[in-house]
Amino acid sequence: MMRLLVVVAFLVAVVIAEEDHSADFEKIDERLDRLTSRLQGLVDNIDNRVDPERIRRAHSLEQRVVRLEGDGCGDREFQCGSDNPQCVGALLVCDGVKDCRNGHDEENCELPTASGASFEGHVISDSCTKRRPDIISFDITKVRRDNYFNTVAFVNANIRISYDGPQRSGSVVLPTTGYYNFGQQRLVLNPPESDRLLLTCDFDGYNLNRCNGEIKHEASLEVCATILFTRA
Ligand SMILES: [Ca+2]
Repeated sequence: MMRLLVVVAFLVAVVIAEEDHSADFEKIDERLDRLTSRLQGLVDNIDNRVDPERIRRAHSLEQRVVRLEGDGCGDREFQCGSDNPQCVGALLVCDGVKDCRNGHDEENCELPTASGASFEGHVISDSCTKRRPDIISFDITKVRRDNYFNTVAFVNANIRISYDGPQRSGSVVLPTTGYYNFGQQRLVLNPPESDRLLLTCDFDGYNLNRCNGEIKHEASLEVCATILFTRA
């Protein structure tokens, strides 16, 4: 009888928890809809002005919402623009030839991870790194671009990890290589250690000072940690 009561109590708790979460989802969904429509109004208004910084910030916000909602293009494609939707191959971005009808694939081609750039990341979730740090940073030490394949910039980087655990604390610098893909607006840093965990960081194409980082298992690309990076 006691066990039955415990099971019933557990099921009730699960149902309540699920109800709570679905209410949360609905609230977030409504907020996102309202924000999207406000943002579209803001972008429409700002496009009529000439302040480039405001235009950049508005498009940065717009791009982050588009990323949340999905832009209708594949992972290896680039969305030319929500006002003039068109998917082109990611490798056609920033190659010097206009492939989008609106030419957006050849705009915003500044490299956010130039040599000397440093980013500091605050760990949001982590179920995979062996040191479980609160802060992960990376410094770009070298950049190489090829004339024949200029939609990608190859980088050398140092990943810096500071950890403070109950058993041990310290910091470590892990040198690695990687690349920035202009079409995906993504930095990829190859696994620096034998655990084969790689680091990616997605920019929004407008704001060069922040990117959404993920640590993934190299073989499966399963995400096991998320980190918000901002320029140091
Ligand atoms: Ca192009």
